[in-house]
Amino acid sequence: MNKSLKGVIAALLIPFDKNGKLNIEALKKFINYNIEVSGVDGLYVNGSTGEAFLLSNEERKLILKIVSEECKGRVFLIAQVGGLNVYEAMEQAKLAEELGYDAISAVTPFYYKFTFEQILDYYTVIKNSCNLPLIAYYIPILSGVNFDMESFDKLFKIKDLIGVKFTATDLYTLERIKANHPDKLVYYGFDEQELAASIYNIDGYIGSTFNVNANKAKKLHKAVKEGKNLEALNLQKEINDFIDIVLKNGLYAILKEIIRQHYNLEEVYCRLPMTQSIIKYKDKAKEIKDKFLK
Ligand code: MN9
Repeated sequence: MNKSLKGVIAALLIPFDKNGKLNIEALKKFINYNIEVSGVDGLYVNGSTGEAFLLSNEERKLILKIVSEECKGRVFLIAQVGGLNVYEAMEQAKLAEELGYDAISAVTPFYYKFTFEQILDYYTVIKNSCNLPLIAYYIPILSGVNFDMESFDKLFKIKDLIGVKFTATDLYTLERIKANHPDKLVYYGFDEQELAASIYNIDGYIGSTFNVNANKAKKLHKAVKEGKNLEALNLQKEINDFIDIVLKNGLYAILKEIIRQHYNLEEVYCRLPMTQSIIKYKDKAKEIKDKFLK
């Protein structure tokens, strides 16, 4: 198993039933699809794509458990434990360690306008609750929390904070992070800009579309490493033709529907207040799969 924590990592989708309850059997299939069909190097569990901020502590812990049991060491695992309840984050971090996860991650705390000092405390407390390395999750477009370069410099001083999932379009800051902190792991979080981010010698990608399209993302990364820029550009074009249509059809919903159809599972849903029903995407999912995921 690739234990480097590098590569193409899916932010795991989570299937729910009509009443918003976790569909455990479907989740096991989603995990297998990621590993066997899509070809991921690792799984990022309970992130935005996993609708984690809509779930309870108990549900998030149950998901952590099912994923590690089903994965059986085939790919590396990162547990996103962050949120507004630090005490629950610490519980999830401890559980992740017990379950054999390889790292934890935590989104910047959002909603209240926390000071940077408070954010540093948040990361320190979460880190100290277990013995796993910590990856910060930076997603200003959703969290509303923006860091300047000085903030990243301070953040990286936290012991065992080994890297950042950088989900922002500011490639200048991305380049500065990698240049000033070459020992840190940097993951890019917008699948549609993988090529641009790759140029900066980053360590991996964490994204939603890799649930179904990881192999192509891996090819793109390889092409960049080998200096085959035209090939990489063509691959990004193919990936973005796919992402365009996915974004127009309810992102998580259509990705879930693609996996559901593969195993002919019963209906799977997103969780309220996401648009719950994904039945309307049935035909589109088939069309997208036939066209882009052969
Ligand atoms: O974590 C994902 N972000 C969200 C990364 O889902 C909010 C991305 O993978 C995007 O879903 C993807 C499509 O825009 O780049």
